[in-house]
Amino acid sequence: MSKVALITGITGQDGSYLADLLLKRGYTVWGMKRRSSSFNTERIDALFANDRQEEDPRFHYFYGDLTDSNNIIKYVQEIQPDEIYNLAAMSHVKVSFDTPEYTGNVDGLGTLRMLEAVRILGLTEKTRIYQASTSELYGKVQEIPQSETTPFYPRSPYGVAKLYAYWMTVNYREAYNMFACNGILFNHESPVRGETFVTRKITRAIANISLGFQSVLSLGNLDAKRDWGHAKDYVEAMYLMLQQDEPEDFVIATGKTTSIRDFVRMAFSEVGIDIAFSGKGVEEIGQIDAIDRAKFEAATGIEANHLSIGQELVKVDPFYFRPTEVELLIGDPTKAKEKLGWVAKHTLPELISEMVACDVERVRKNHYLKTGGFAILNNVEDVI
Ligand code: NAP
Ligand code: G4F
Repeated sequence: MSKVALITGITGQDGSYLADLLLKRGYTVWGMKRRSSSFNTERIDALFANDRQEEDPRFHYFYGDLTDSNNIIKYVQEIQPDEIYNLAAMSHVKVSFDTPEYTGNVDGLGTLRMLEAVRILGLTEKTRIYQASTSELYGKVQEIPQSETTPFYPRSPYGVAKLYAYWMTVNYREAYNMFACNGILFNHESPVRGETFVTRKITRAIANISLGFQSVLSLGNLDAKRDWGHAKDYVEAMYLMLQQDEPEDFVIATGKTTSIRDFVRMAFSEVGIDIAFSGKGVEEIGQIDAIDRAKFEAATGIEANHLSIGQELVKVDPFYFRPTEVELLIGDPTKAKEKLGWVAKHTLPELISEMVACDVERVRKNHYLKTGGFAILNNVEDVI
């Protein structure tokens, strides 16, 4: 009998990678999908398409929402999952300042609703739960690097909501003997990362600027530092946590940290552009310092005629500042290595290279679909 997994947040970055991983391991996978006025299954469409070829499809979804207890109870009862991966969340830290109550409802109470569904339905012995906890719990960090024993100090409505979910997960484990784990995951990215998170915003902008569809990349705090890994590696850790003999919480991180400014530099260098930063605070700008024209052409398929030394490509816009910021995150993944045998396989340069290449390809494809050819891109003045 194949194991049955229920994934909330199936249409998100992690949900799509995890569904792929579990299907490859022989699971039947059920995903909770929100109703949307436009298509929101782009990240998982390929999984459906493949599965339809098979006689016994193992990939299913149902409409649901973490704010709807009845919906959750109904489907947990029907599906009788062996494993639940609770990945659904209002996951954008800055947006959580605009929607604090909603964020609390989904990210905090939503987790409680899932734990309660399992308890009420008498599934505490059968169903294992993974809760998507976060390095945002550390916020104003109390220790460097951050480990499973570092005290929390969240700095956003998102972080505070996730703190509630973290402790509910611990409490249900202790109170009802449930197999419930927190994965305290540090930032993880991929070519399907949401477009408004900083890494993807940067790699998309580089593709658009390179191909002549955008003139400047506007960012907020360039000094913040993050411990960035690849989502593909991180969903493997989620799976491993639920295969252990005992439920425990784990930090999942690379152990390295990089500033937003350095990420920008590294990502532009993928298309042969060296960026030099000058100025301070909101006056800081990033200009082209050098162009490796052969590298640019190899990466983009066009000549760099529309770019010149000294051109301003990066600026700071205070709109992207947060009322309270998390300045530094760097995780200590020792426990995950020792107990799960997990280590990050992808390096940051590899991740950046993959993200930039995918975004360049995407922009080229979209442009091709619209115009039927690339010729126009060599005359970029027309399309900027
Ligand atoms: P994501 O791409 O933003 O995906 C979030 C998912 O949650 C989407 O499928 C979204 O649906 C769904 N969702 C949002 N509100 C919902 C609701 N009320 N009911 C049901 N579904 C809802 O996030 P991610 O990067 O994959 O992250 C997955 C989880 O890990 C999140 O809980 C996040 O907070 C946490 N986390 C992420 C990171 C990271 O660096 N990526 C690090 C630590 C923790 P739509 O597609 O319809 O919007
Ligand atoms: O990419 P971000 O929006 O990710 P953030 O806030 O670290 O949150 C992500 O990682 C968490 C794990 O630590 C997850 F729990 C959470 O769900 C999410 O996936 O911002 C990263 C940093 C911040 O310091 C931000 O201020 O980049 C800085 N930043 C600078 N300019 C920007 C921008 N962030 C965004 N989104 N957009 C900017 O223009």
